[in-house]
Amino acid sequence: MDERNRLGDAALGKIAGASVPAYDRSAITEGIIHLGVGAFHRAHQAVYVDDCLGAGARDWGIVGVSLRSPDTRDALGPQDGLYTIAVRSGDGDALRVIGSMKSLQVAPEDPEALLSRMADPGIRIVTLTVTEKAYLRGANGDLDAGHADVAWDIANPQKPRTVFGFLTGALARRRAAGVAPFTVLCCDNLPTNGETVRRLTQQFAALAGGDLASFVENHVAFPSTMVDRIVPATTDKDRERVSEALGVFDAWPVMTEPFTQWVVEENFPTGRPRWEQFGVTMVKDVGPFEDMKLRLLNGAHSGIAYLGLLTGYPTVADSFGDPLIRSFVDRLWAEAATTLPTDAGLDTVAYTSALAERFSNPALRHRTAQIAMDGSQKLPQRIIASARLRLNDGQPISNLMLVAAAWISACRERGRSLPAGHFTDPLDAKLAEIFAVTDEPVELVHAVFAAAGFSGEGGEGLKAAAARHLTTIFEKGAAEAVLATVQEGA
Ligand code: CS2
Repeated sequence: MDERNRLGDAALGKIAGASVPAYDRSAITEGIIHLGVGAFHRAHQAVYVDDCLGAGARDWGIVGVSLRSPDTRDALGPQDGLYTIAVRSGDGDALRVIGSMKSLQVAPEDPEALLSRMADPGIRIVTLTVTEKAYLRGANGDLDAGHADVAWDIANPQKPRTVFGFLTGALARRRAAGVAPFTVLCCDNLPTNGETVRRLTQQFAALAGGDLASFVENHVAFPSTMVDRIVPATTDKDRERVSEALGVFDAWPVMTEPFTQWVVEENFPTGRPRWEQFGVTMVKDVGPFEDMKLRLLNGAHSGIAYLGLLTGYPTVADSFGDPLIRSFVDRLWAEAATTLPTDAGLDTVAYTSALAERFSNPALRHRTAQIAMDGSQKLPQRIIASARLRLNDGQPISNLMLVAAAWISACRERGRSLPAGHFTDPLDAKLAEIFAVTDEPVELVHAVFAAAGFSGEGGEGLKAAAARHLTTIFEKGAAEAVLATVQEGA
């Protein structure tokens, strides 16, 4: 494919292999700034917004912002922000060109440009998918005040690097100008994500001094939300295939599954697109949906990923297709499901059977290494929370804790049976120190849990179960550990 024959507004008329925006993009103004314009956002929120624009909304275009790398802007900038989503199933790929991304910015290139855009009254919502680690939580869950980027932002408020530096800087400007604050919508997989980001933002504002912390507390809305769509990383082959089908080059299409879900707390004082017309569930309390998704979908994903890596499976469908791992996941679900509220109308049986179908989608090729990233940031809400709740009720936690043991083992296998940089974790430096001094399972679990903040209340029970599994993994291998766990109480 000739890369000069590029996707863009001027090319839309000649695209036959995909649906394209039917609205006049030049009439759209920007109302949302999205921080963290990765593949997930482009396959999820940007599609819902595209639906709204297609139905006549005019002032909810998206400014896509990268907080670190220029890659997305470099790919989509020359395409007028257009890109393709490929919805993959057994029936092949359904292609759709998305038009909701009106412009792109790279924060570190010009922090002032982003701050002033965020202060613009036309912007009424700031949404975020920056991954768990960008919230800079310390092991106790509070803002890591000692983090170098936090210190930088406090010292350089005009040139921030963190999400909190940008949010508070822009909110302060809006307040000074008499402009209503934007709504902050965190779309990352954190528990009570709105409340969590509010708390961290207030902690940052308190560190920075002044009275912005109380303004954030009293005047800024942080609705919680549950987001769900599986989005494997795009490969060069995907890029080629999609470009061939379009007849023009798309530098960065996004691969995804047919399923998509978005549950959002209704709390948007400065307005919002009419998302509910396009399948978004607006609710008063997102908590039960969030917990169900984090503990059943994401918890199982992490288990499938680490056990898959240890037993040689490159993708979720391969790992989940192993009958032993499959029965382990069923047991994991049975454990986690008891921690969910029973009075919120959740149907965990239907939910997990839909998950089983999604995880089995062979067309997705969702890599286990992709999910393995950042386990220290993910396991608390995916696995440890359920284990703690069950332990408090005196219930077994064996399946849950096998995931924690598999995480430790997979981290340690990097540079051994797994490629050194197969996945990364913000705790890597600390993990390397621990792995250098001991390979004794009990000591390993104690040291890693302390470093990751998994200990705390009920910690001894969690550690004992994880150490037992880690011993089996070391002595007999991960497949035997899964077998032993599945046979417990059978
Ligand atoms: C995955 C999630 O990479 C991961 O950790 O578990 O990205 C998962 O695919 C999404 O949350 C699905 O909505």
